[in-house]
Amino acid sequence: MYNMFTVLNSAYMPFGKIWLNSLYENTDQSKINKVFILDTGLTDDDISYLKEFSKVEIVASDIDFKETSNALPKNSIWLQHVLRKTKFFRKVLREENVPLVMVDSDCMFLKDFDQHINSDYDVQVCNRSYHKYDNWIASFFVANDMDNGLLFMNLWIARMKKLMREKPERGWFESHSLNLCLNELREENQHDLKIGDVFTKDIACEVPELFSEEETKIVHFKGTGNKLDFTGRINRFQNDKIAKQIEKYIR
Ligand SMILES: [Mn+2]
Repeated sequence: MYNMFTVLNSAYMPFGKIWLNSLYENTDQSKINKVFILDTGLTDDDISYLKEFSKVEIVASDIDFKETSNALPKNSIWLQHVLRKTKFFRKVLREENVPLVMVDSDCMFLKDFDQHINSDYDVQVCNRSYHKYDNWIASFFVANDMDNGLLFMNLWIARMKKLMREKPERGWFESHSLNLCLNELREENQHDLKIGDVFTKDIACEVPELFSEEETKIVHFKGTGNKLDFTGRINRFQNDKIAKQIEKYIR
């Protein structure tokens, strides 16, 4: 049994509808306790829609940006938006004391992903080692153990803040600080944390080349370098079954 967590604002509602409808339609609900949606700028209508789903709890945040879905790295509004993910994940984990699974709101669930949640590990992070830099991406992560999960989140958030001071010009901090944190933990070996990998192709597939009809449980409509719009992002996988479901979810 675990809780789910994502971050959503009004501009991202089309993605949010896909996320939530596909979670309810395509995964085993008996394993999911509650679904936490961090509100970084939802309208009253958005909240009414989301609350129709039985397990959903809206988490208030300290920001309210309804308009932007512009993922330009230099866009400071967007930056504040994405940085809330780790901070409020930690808060929900601390308050609920139940294993917590974070899945980006621009993801779609295709089938049950429970087999990848492994409570032998304190935390699980998403490996994309086919990538030429930053082997881990913050699009999916799990805290199975409460104390060590909180310890890990504290270390990650501290590393992120340090990176923002060191290299404010980067624009993106979340995944890179995750990588720095993981690498430093392995080198220093001072914390007894059991960290496991899950793989993008299974739980956050972001490129068509890695997509597998059998293995891929979640696809990630990640905004890429050429800044695809919503239509471009949801059609990335050129898959009729996915397209048909999306059509149903967003109308
Ligand atoms: Mn994403």
